Amino acid sequence: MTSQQYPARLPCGNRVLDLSRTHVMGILNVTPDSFSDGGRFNQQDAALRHAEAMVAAGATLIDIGGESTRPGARAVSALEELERVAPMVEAINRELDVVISVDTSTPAVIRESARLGAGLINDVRSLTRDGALDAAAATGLPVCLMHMRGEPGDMQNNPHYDDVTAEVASYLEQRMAACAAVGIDAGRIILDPGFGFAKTLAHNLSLFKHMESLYRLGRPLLVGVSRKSMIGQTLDRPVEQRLYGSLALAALAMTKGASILRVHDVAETADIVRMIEAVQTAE
Ligand code: 8Y7
Repeated sequence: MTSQQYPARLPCGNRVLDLSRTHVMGILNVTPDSFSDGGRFNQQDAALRHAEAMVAAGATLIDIGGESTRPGARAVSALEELERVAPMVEAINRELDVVISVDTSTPAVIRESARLGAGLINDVRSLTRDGALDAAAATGLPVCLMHMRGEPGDMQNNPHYDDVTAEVASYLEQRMAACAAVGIDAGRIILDPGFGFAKTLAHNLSLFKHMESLYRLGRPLLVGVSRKSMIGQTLDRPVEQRLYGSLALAALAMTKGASILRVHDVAETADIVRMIEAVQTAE
């Protein structure tokens, strides 16, 4: 275990995350292509039941995303994104005891989600969109800053790094400075290496191996590798056969000190977290 340089208590809106523990963040997609069985109520109800199942399985955060970040995904308008995300934030806040993370880069979604009970802003673009820094600052919520280059549509076009870990660290440091400039205190920031975003397999593996060096920035880490292509490429497995690879990386990320594991398979990941914690807290 790494000794932590930050307070264990992270206020997330009306809830608190204990950063002395490892947390499982369950992924909830509310893009129409992920629940395409027609009818807005049915889609929202299915998403709510999915969130409920993930909380019952051990998720302490739910990450709601209304804009697909998959390469080649269609751009959605701010209004469309808001119409997908806002009802889910409201419903989960009303029905479940969990920190609601909103996966968004859109200022209007940041503001409205915070008003409806979100506890964390998760932006794969690190608040680089016009107005996003100010919107996030105004919410008072913690922010997850993730490393990426370019946009999801073009990010895999031949990314190059001389030293991927050092360049990721330096980008995250710059984004922390941009946050500080608008009044987002370092104490509100979570950092994420951004696995699979503008990185080749070799970059992803090297960054994973050296992820501890990001602790020099003094903030907790969130790691998202669940079912990603770095697993598919290494093991030669299609997406539905990446569970064991995902669990191996979750276990490794945890022993490297990651605070939040962003995953699809909550029950399985929660088991490995509990098992590792049992060993780590033994005499
Ligand atoms: C990540 C993420 C995605 C990640 C954070 C996928 C929204 C791609 N990946 N957010 N989002 N970190 N913070 O395969 O790695 O889940 S979307």
